[in-house]
Amino acid sequence: MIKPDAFANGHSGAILDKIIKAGFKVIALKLTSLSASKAGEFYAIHKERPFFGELVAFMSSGPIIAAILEKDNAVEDFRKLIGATDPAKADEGTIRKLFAESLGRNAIHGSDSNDNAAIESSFFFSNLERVSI
Ligand code: 3AN
Repeated sequence: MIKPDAFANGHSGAILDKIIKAGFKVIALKLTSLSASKAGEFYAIHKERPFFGELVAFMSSGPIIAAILEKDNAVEDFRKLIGATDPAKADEGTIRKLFAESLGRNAIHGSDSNDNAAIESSFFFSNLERVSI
């Protein structure tokens, strides 16, 4: 998911370009926005964390781009491509190093496991919205 900071700063095209050039196949793609309630649902796993309120407010503050991506070893390779959660700690050339503003406004989300990727894909997309070839 391209987050509201990266969308608002005009980085969506450059980010999608990096993702595609890194070998990910786009299976589904959507420009949308999350209500606070939907953002809270997406990040429910963090609801006890002190930054949850800030995270929900930010994620519902503007448009986001959701995508389903396919690749061998996708979860690990995507997390390498996006870099550390805190852009100050992200490696050179990673999406967060290049485009993120801060730990809270960090440009992009990537699923942390295959199981969560399936759950998060279904959060945004029906089967009709996914390419099948
Ligand atoms: P990642 O997105 O790298 O998997 P998580 O799952 O630890 O990182 O955190 C989920 C999201 O919560 C992050 N993308 C970030 O936007 C936000 N976040 C994490 N830690 C903080 C924090 N200390 N303060 C504000 N936001 C945070």
